[in-house]
Amino acid sequence: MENQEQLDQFQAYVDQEMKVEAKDWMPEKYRNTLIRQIAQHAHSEVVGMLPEANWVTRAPSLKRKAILLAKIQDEGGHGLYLYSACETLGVDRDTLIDELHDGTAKYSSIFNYPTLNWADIGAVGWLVDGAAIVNQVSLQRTSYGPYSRAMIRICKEESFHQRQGYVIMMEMAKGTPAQKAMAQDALNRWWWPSLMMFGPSDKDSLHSQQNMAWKIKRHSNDELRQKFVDMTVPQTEYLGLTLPDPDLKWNAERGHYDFGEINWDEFWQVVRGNGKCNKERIAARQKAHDEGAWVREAALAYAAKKRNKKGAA
Ligand code: FAQ
Repeated sequence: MENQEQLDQFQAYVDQEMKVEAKDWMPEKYRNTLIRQIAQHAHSEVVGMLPEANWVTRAPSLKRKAILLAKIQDEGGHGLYLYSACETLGVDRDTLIDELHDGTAKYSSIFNYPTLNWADIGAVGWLVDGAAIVNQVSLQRTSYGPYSRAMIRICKEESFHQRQGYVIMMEMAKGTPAQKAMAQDALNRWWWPSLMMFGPSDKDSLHSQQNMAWKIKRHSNDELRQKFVDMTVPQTEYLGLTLPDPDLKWNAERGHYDFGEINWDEFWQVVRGNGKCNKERIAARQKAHDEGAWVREAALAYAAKKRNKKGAA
């Protein structure tokens, strides 16, 4: 049983900006919260490969195809670092993956939207990876050591991802009128879902208060969302495109952009499994898992053979 003294000591430890490591004592709620968040994050990376994979065979040039493939492979790698970080908390990967497949675990709402054309690949890199970076830069300072170190590495790769998306948008926005219209259409469809990635508003966020106290989260959902808006407005202006928000305007008093109300009903619908692609995404992950069973079995058999040989020697 945890007592108040242990909880107070733990709080004092994180208050000194000390990292919590896998073998350190931690409150059960801290452990479970981390398992939930890191697993959701890992699932997002892996499910997030699917909308982009849709365009690998239809990339407009060999160069674009190679860049997109490298980016998607990176996302798979991020999933692996994060599953490993999660396992340090005492949960095994099979359980985490089963929970993704049976709907117990969440993954980011953003990956339940379809990628309809090539401009969407630009918008995903620019906005989705851009939003992911804002969140993840802040998580580099999270109190749990293995998560924090995974984030440092992931952020380096994410900036390449964001850049490749922005370059696609630049080429399209400065291209023919038809290309510019495609870029604008992609921006119109991806803008609001990208803002939803930061989670519910602070007043409706279940976990923020405790997680900020434990320094798992370093900034609130609304603070990070505002940062993303402020950063993206000038990038949009440079592209010569328009953000689909009539309420967007600079507020000199606050020193930030004001922006319109997010459709929270749509957000919760998607989070609860009723988005455009939720069923398709889980079916694709389940199929990949089933078809990969022989690889896992072969790897285990090989490891057992090596162990036996070593034992015999
Ligand atoms: N989607 O109390 P809060 C990427 C859930 S980046 C779905 O505010 P919390 C890179 C939340 O889980 C994307 N569910 O929760 C990439 C909770 O439900 P629960 C992944 C959401 O945890 C790019 C409930 O709502 N990044 O993949 C969402 O304190 C391109 C109440 O919310 C991360 O996961 C949502 N958007 O704050 C890959 C970052 N928002 O669990 C491929 C790490 C909230 O109680 C291609 N995670 N919910 O049933 C975090 O920073 C936090 O978990 C938040 C949510 C900020 C997402």
